[in-house]
Amino acid sequence: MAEFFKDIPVIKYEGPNSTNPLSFKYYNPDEVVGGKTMKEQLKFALSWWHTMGGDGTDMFGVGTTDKKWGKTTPEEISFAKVDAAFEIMTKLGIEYFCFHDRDLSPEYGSLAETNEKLDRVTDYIAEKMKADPTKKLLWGTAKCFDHPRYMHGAGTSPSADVFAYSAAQIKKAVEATVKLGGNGYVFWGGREGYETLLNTNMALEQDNMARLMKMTVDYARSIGYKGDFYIEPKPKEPTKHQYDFDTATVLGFLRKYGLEKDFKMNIEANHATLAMHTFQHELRVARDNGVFGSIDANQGDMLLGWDTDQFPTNIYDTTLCMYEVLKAGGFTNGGLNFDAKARRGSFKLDDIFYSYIAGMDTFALGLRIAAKMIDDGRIDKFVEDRYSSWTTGIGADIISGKATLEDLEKYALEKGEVVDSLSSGRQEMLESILNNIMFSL
Ligand code: XLS
Ligand code: NI
Ligand code: NI
Repeated sequence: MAEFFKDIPVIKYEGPNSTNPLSFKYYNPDEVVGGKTMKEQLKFALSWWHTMGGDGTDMFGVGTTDKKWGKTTPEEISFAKVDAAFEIMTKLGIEYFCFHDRDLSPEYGSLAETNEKLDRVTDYIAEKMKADPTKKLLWGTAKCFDHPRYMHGAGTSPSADVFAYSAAQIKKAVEATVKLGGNGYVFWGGREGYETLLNTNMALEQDNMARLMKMTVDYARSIGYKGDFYIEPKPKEPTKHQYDFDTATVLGFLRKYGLEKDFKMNIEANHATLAMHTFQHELRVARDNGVFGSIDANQGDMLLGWDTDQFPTNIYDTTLCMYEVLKAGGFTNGGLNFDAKARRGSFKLDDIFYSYIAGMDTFALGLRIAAKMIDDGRIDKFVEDRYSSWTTGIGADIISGKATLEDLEKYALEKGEVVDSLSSGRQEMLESILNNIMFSL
């Protein structure tokens, strides 16, 4: 089999003092950080769409990188992508991957033919996974947003025929996920949203989306799928109003339709930014509500209002992300998928390696600092002390349910002014403690 990257060696950990750009400075897969190896803590995954297929095309111009992998027909390209992906993963030491059905194998003349061609590619992946059992599927999903039939949505389309078609496509994508041993299946909104209420029955569209999810869960469980389902919140793009705006909105949706037992969140960093939240906020909402699942790791550009999907290089963000992951007890079925692409101007194929090294090292550094934050304890202790009034006296009575509104009135009348019960939030001091922890690694 052809080697696609002859000049790229297996990337090794060389430590922070190395100046070799083809080495890890912070990611040392077998080193134990926070009670597990870095490899287990981070569970990095390659995204098929950006990495194997994304060629730099944008609305102003054609692709800048040739991602045909030396082949011409769609079938050949699909198979070559598998070989190239496995080579990239092996050289980077990445054990997981994730896919959209149509990025593994495109659409052909009919759904039956499309399914059959997809089967051949997933058979080939299964063979390669058998030969190298370190390679695992993090999650699968269906691309129910690019074909014109999905212009008004898939599960939320006004057309019942389109709904049925998307259901058929999702059934097959779930089968592919199960066949490859995946423990995650993602629903990202795609075009599930609307542009104007002048033409939209929002209530019916949301009921239908829930129906599709319920059918998918029932079917997947019936064929033995034990993994998690994820919703990946995103506030806008491509539609103006995406139904899965952010984690809090999705939680309301899941609870309304009784889907909260099967679904968790796939939190994407750049989607959090688009919803005007921090990445950490989205992760905290998920953790606090028991729906922390998996992570799409990228970063946006604060000056641009769209999903730029950049490889993460911001250490503050990865630190606070890994702090939430550690506090959530680490990943179970989920992992950290690089839903990220090299910039259009980074057009050489080997930029794939530089990009992943940058992202993996940034997360490794984030993990190291987050583990230190927890060991250091100053920040956690500050928060604990700040809420200490809830552990005894009136606070404890409120929490236990013992105190009534009348009791609280009596308490307040007796107590008088309570402004002195407050202490400073000390934000600047805490930010400076974080800097101190960061730079005393
Ligand atoms: C798009 C999404 C998409 C999902 C998978 O913004 O991030 O790539 O991760 O459908
Ligand atoms: Ni994503
Ligand atoms: Ni995205």
